[in-house]
Amino acid sequence: MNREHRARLASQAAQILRENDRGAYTVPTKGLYPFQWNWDSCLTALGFASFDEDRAWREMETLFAHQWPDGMVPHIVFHQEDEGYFPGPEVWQTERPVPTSGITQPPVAGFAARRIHERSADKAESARRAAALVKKIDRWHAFLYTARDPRREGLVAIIHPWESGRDNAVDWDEPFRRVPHEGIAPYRRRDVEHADPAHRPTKEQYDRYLWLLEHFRHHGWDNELLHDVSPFRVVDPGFNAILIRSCADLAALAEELGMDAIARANRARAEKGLKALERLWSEAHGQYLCLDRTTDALIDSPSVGGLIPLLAAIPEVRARALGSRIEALGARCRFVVPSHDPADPRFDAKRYWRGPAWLIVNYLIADGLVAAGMDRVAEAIRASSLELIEKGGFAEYYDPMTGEPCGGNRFTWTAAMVLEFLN
Ligand code: 9YW
Repeated sequence: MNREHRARLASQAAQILRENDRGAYTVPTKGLYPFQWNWDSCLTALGFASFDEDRAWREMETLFAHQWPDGMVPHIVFHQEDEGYFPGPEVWQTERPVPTSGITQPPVAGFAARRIHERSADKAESARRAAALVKKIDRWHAFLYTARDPRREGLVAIIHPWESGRDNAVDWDEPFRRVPHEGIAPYRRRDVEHADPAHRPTKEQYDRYLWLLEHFRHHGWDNELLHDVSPFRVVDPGFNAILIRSCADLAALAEELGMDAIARANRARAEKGLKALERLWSEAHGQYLCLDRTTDALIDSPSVGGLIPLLAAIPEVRARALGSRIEALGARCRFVVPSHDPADPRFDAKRYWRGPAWLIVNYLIADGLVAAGMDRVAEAIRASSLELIEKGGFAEYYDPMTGEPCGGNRFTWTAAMVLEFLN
């Protein structure tokens, strides 16, 4: 790709960020997702940082302005009313000053904040804004390692599939059998009005998403209770690896800013998490797997969640094995990285997180591969990602077999990742 060509792609990507900019936060895409989403925002901030540092910090500051008193950072902030999304604030009823959802999302904030600060041109201003965020991110990490790890194992559980960011991954099929799907209030889905229903989670899955939501609401969104009362408690290697990396990055950033206690606490969290992650390794699959905390058994589902640990400082032998695994997946599809192994009969090329490739995941994995010295595999992911954009535009996600763009279009975090890949 020549210089001119790269410049054109970068300007198209920046244009999408501007289009979806609502002033102090961005929406993932018009129509389908009209509010602020947690990990979308942090990854989008990275995209903004390449052309507007102030706006990058503001994106994260807005998200953290809605942190809960217990330290949780919600997965959606409902800044304004919009009928186009379900479940909206009237369903969550979390009673926050500005309505939010009641669950969280993968904690990429520590990772993003360090990266934005590292690249900042105005170091003094960046240090000031970073320091305020560091305290809040630290409280979020502390929340996760208490509320979601009550036995202090070093691994946090998610209590709802939406918390993983990978809504309908095959990973949740088995633990979902224990979640009832009857007796919930009648509802009308909106996602299927914006996107092809054949590409979305099923009705039965939605019923269970809603059952969990109503169950948590019934418990007053009290995070001291929710982990133990949830029939769904899963340790996701992707979520944990992102948290471990964010702890390590937050430690480095805090150290640079002279915030020593925060640096120490987060370094210790990362070290403990890395050791505990070993429990999720599957020799048979050559990758990490989810662990069902209600049964203490690994879940037999070779998904991309088990490749995301490349982002954390896992042992070299594990990183090498994951590199080979990605190469093997690459031989099974035209575009990498599929969110589920195409060799598994449950793979579904267009159904959201059950097969399609996502640029944000590609970015996180490629970052880890470079750190582990596997530049060739990382480069293949980067090339595949940019080819998907060229062929199909800035879609929410892509069919890894054909490259067909799926879901919402002119998607914010996809555009942000393109800016990152071009950086
Ligand atoms: C939902 C916004 C979100 C992402 C999630 C993705 C999807 C649907 O869209 O969630 O209703 O929240 O699975 O990772 O943050 O882009």
